[in-house]
Amino acid sequence: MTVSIQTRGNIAIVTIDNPPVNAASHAVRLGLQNALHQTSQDDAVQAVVLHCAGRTFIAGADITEFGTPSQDPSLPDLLTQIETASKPWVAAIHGTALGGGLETALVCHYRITDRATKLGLPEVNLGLIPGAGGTVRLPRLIAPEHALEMIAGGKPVAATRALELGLIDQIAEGDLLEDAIALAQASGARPIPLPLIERPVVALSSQDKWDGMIRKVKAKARGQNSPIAAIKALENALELGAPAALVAERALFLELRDSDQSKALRHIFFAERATAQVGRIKGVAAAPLSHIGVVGGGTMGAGIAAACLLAGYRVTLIERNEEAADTGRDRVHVTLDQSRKRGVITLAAHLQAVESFQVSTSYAALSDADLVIEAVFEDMQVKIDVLTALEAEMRPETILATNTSYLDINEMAAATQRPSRVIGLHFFSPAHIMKLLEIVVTDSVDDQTTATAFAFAKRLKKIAVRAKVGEGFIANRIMSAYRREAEYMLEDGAMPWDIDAAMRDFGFPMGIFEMQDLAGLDISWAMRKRLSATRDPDQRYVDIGDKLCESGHFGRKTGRGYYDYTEDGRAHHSAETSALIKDESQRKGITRAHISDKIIMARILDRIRSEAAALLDQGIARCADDIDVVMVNAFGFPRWTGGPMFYQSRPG
Ligand code: 3H9
Repeated sequence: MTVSIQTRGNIAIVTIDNPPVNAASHAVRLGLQNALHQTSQDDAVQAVVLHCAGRTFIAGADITEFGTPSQDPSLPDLLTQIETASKPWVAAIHGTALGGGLETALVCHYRITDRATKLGLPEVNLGLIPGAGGTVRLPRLIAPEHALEMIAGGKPVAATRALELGLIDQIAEGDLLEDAIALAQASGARPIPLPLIERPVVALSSQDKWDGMIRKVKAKARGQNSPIAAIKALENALELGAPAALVAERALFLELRDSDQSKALRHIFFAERATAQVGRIKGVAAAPLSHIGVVGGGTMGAGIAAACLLAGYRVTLIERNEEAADTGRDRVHVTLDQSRKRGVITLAAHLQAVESFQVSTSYAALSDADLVIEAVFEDMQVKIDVLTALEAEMRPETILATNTSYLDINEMAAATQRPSRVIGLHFFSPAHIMKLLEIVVTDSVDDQTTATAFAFAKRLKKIAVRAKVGEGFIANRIMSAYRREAEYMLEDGAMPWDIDAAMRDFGFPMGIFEMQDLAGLDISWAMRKRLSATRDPDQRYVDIGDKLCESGHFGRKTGRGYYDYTEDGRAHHSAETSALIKDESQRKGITRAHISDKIIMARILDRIRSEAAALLDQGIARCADDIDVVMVNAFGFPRWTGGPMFYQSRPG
C-alpha cells in the first residue's frame, strides 16, 4: 500500500511507502486524501502522525509527472485540506523533507524531526519555485529573510538550524515515531494551532537587509529565471493577502514548470543520476576498499587525499622526501580544517579523519592498500616509473589509478604487470569540492575494477562519468577545442575580455581566458610543448598563449596573464596583451574585424558540438547526456541550459 493507516490508542499513524524517495506522486496524493477522510470520520482518532517508510520523508513532488496531464487531487488542494483538518496532524520527518515534502510538513500542525534530518525548498534548482504554498506559508512561520534564503538559495537546512529558525517544533530525543506519537497525544489536549495561511507574515527585521539580499539573489541568478520568480513570489506573500499570494504562486509555478529552463534543469537532474548506469558493470560486485594510497602531495594529490578522508577512508599520502611530505600533510590538514569550519563534517568525523591519515616517503607503506591513485607530474615516463615501482610493493589485486588529465592510460597500463587493474580517475580541482569524476576505462581494464571505481565515486559523493582513453578524455578535450576556437577569435578581431564577457552573458561563471589565468597559463603551455613534435603543421596554431608565457606571464599567480592583476586581485584589460594580439594578427596577415557576442557564442557552441560528435563517434563518451553532465560540472556550462547537447538539440 502506498499510504496505509495504523492506530495506536487514539493516534492514527499514516505511513507513506513510495520508494525510493517517497515522492508525492498521484498514488501518494490519493492515499493521503483517503487517510485524511478516514481519520476525520473516525471519532476514536484524536490526532494523526504522518511519517514515511524507507530512507526519507517526502522528497518533493514526483518530477517524472511534470509534463504529463495533472491528476486530482493536486498537491496544493490536498495540502489546504490537511491544513484545515478537524484533528491535529504531526509530521514525523526523517531523511530529507524537500520541496512538496516540506510544503506537506508546513500544513501539518506540528513538526518533529530526528537529528540528521534536512529540510529545504530546492525547487529553484529545477527551474521552479515551490508550487504548493511554500512561498506563502514559510514567511508566516519563519522570518522572511530566512524564507528568502531557503527558497531563492535552494539549500536545505539541518534540523538544529530548523529548530532555531522556528521551522520545526522539536527534535526527537529517542525514537522519532515514538516521540511523534507522544507529541500527537499531548496535542490532543490543546486547541489546534491556527493554520499558517491564516496567520500574518513575520515582520522583516530590516528593510535594508531585505533589499540587499534581493540584490544579491538577482546578481547571482546569471540568466536563470527561477531565483527571480522566487523573489516575486515572496514579495507577493508579503504584500498580498494569503489567498491572492497562493493564486499568484501557482501561476508562477505553472509558467516555470513549462519553461525551457526548467525542462533543461530536470534533464540535467536525471542525466546526473544516469551516468553510473554503465551496462558492462551491471550486477558486477565492487571490490571492498578501506585503505587508499595517494602518490604526490601537490594541490591535486592533497585534494584527492582529503576527499577520501572526508568520505571515511584510511589514507596514506606518499611524497618523495620529508620536506615534501610535510607540505603535503599540511595541505590536507588545512582542507580538513576548512571542511570542519564549513560544517561539511562534524568534530568527531574531523578527529576520525585526522587519525585515519598518514604520510610516508616509502611505497612500502602501501603494502596493504586496496586502491592507489597517482597524482604526480604530468609526464608519461614519470608516471610509468611510479606505477611500476608501486606495484613491486603492492598486493597483486590492488587497483592502480592515475589522475592524468591527458596522457594515454592504455600505454601506462601496458607498462605494468596488472593491466586489468589499471584505471583512470580524473578528478577536477579542488578535488574535495568538485563533483565530477571521469572514470577512464582502458582497453585492458576488468569489469570489477570499473565497478569498484564507480562505487568509490559514489562513496565520495561524486558524479562519475565513464570515458574511454583519448587525449583529454571528455572534459579537457572539449575545453581544449573551444579554447582553440576562442584563440582563433583573438587573431580574428576579438580581445580576451570580449570573449569572456560573451561567455559570462551566456551564463558561464567566468570566461575561458579568465579561467586560464586562474588555473595558470604554464600548465597548458607545457602540454603544447609536449605535443609540438606531433602537431599537424597545417593546423592553424595561435602563438599568443606561448608568447605570454615566454614573457613570464603565467596568469593570476604572476600578476599578469591575458589580464593584468592589481594587488587587490582585480583584473584589468592589459595594454600589453592587446598589443601582442594585434601584432599577431598583423604578422599572420589577418584583417581584424569586430566579432559580436552572438557570433562569439555561436562559434564556441559550434566547436563544442563538433568535438562532442567526434567523442561519441569514437566511443570515448558513452552518450550525449554524459557530455552535458561533464560540461555543466567541469566548466560551469550554465546548468539551466541543460548542457550543450540538450541546449543545441532544442527546436528553434
Ligand atoms: C516540487 O516539490 C514542487 C512542489 O513545490 C510543488 C508541486 C505542485 N521525483 O538522488 P538520488 C529519484 S519539485 C521523482 O540518486 P540520493 C531519482 O531520480 C521537487 N524521482 O538519491 C533516483 O532515481 P533512480 C523538489 C525522484 O539518496 C532516485 O530517486 N524536490 C525525485 O542521493 C534516488 O535519487 C527535489 O528537488 C523526485 N522528486 O538523494 C528533491 N527525487 O534510482 C530532488 C529523486 O531511478 N531529489 N528521485 O536513478 C533529491 O534531491 C535527491 O534525490 C534526494 C535523495 C536528496 C531526495
